[in-house]
Amino acid sequence: MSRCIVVVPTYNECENLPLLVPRILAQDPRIEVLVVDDASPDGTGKIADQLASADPRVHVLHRLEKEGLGNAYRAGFTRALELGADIIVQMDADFSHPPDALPLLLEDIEHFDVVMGSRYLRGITVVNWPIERILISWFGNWYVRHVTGLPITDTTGGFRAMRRSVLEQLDYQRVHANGYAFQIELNYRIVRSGARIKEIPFFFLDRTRGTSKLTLRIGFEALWIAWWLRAADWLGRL
Ligand SMILES: Nc1nc2c(ncn2[C@@H]2O[C@H](COP(=O)(O)OP(=O)(O)O)[C@@H](O)[C@H]2O)c(=O)[nH]1
Ligand SMILES: [Mg+2]
Repeated sequence: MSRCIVVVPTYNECENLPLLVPRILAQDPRIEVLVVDDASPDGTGKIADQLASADPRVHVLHRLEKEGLGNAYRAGFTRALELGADIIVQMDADFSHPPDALPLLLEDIEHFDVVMGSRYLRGITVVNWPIERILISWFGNWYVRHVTGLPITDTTGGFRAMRRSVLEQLDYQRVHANGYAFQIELNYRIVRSGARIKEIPFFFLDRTRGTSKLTLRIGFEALWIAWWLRAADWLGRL
């Protein structure tokens, strides 16, 4: 691995970001961070700028309005590729994806094209989520796996490392979905591309600062995207 850029989408993460960025950078000197902020009203974008001016390993992409996780990642991937990343990592800003797990992802990416963190590979490794949220997530995963046939355990997961070549081949701009469904569709396209994939277990922690941006609409998008993917693939429209 030569250069790894961790893409962190943020919307109102002013409490998390100043703690998260140093923790990420401390994992390995080859790691850089790209914050993709959608004009957070709480000033997260300004904090990101301060972090960037203090350290050349921090980059910021400002977007004009809140356009959802999928849009933030699409733009973030493009910028990370422009910056010359060899490895691109996706990570939430709320510490749900533990920075300490980064070295494990980076170790395995030497031998695989994509390394996916999974909450459901070794039982259920989700910590301090309310039981109803674990149930929704677990059954949601079961449903998506059965509808799409995806051979991975965490279909809605968004903690992964990818080689540059995977994103270049994937045409990720064509990923339609925006919320959780973005992760499902990206996973689907990754599997379909024939990439060599490894899943590794990690402990997903519920956020302790800031608030979730999950909405019912995002949940429903995930339900229908599974059928859409199946149909579009069958029709050769993917
Ligand atoms: N740039 C950007 N980031 C977002 C948006 N929606 C969510 N995020 C970020 O995406 C990550 C996951 O969102 P989160 O609210 O934690 O979702 P949850 O973990 O499912 O509750 C966090 O880092 C959020 O700040 C958005 O519209 N734009
Ligand atoms: Mg979260």
